[in-house]
Formats: sequence, structure tokens, C-alpha cells
Amino acid sequence: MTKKNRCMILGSIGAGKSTLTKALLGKEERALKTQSLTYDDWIVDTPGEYTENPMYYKNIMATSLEVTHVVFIQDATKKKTIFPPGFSTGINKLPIGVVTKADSEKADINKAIEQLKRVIPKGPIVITSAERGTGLNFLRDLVDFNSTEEMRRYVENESIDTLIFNETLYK
Ligand SMILES: Nc1nc2c(ncn2[C@@H]2O[C@H](COP(=O)(O)OP(=O)(O)O)[C@@H](O)[C@H]2O)c(=O)[nH]1
Ligand SMILES: [Mg+2]
Repeated sequence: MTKKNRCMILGSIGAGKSTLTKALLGKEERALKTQSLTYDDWIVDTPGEYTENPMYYKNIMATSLEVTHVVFIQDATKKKTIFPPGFSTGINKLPIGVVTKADSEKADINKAIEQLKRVIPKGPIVITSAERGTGLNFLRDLVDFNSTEEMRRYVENESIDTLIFNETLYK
């Protein structure tokens, strides 16, 4: 069944955006290199260049008008994040942080969470593996909510360490 809400997926080249998209939609085929915006059911997959090159930020802003949620992907196997600090606050849509490739032996999940906390001062963070299919249901559920408060209540209710609600308090 399709959804009322839609999300756009942002993250670096190779972070696992398209593999996650296919897993969320229950598609079997492997992800090919994403060359342009790809609309499929309730997900808008984006090329990594969109997030990596500030030249495309205006495209991100324009596309965000078509969705309810923006998913910020952090690859657990990468030391660096490509998102500027507080990036989610510049987009007026509900943010969700997602750590990908949690199954990898090279994954540093805690580091990825810390990076996403700086990108999303207030919002949920889900630890996932598209390979294993873990965390996908939490992400599907989060996209059904219509406020950050609802997402927070959901996260608190689930009470599991692969689903976090971040709230950074500024001094
Ligand atoms: N170990 C592992 N590798 C993954 C996972 N998801 C994606 N990958 C690998 O990461 C690479 C890039 O994936 P892709 O979805 O094309 O990234 P995109 O550029 O962000 O769309 C591919 O080689 C995938 O097989 C995962 O959950 N676990
Ligand atoms: Mg892709």
C-alpha cells in the first residue's frame, strides 16, 4: 500500500541511498548509479552530487517542496560527513537521520550517529542495514508521522537502541 507522505533521500555518492530505496520499496533488483532525481512511489532518490556539490542546493530546496520528510543518510563506513552542520534546519521539512551499512565490519555506528546529530539538531535517527533489512520498518513508520513531536513519541515508545531521538540544546 502506498503512503500519503513522501520523503527525499540525501547523502553522498555511494552512501547507500538507492539500495535503501529499493529495500524500503521491497524491490529485488540492484541499485544502478543514480543519474537524476528518481521518483518511485513514496520516495525521491537523489544523485549523491546533489548533496556533495553546493551548486545543487537550490535543486534540493525545490525538490523538498514536493515531500513531507527529508532523509539524511550517513554511511557508517565513512569517517567524514558531507553535510554542513545544522544542514537539516535550512530545509523546512521533517528531518530523519539514517545510518546505513550497519552490518559492515568497517562500520563505526557511534561515529555516524554523532555526525548525524550535528546535521539534525532535533529529530530521529535510525540505524539500518539494507543488506540485512534491519531498521527499515522504523523508517517506513517515521515517514507516516506529520510532526517532529509525533516522531519523538514513536521513538520513545519503541525504546530500542537502534532508534534514537536527538535533541541538541544550544547554550
Ligand atoms: N554492507 C553494506 N553495503 C551496502 C548497503 N547498502 C548499500 N551498500 C553498498 O554500497 C554501495 C553504494 O550503494 P548505492 O545504493 O548505489 O549508493 P548511492 O550512491 O547512495 O545510491 C554498493 O556497493 C552497495 O552494495 C548495506 O546495507 N550494507
Ligand atoms: Mg544512487
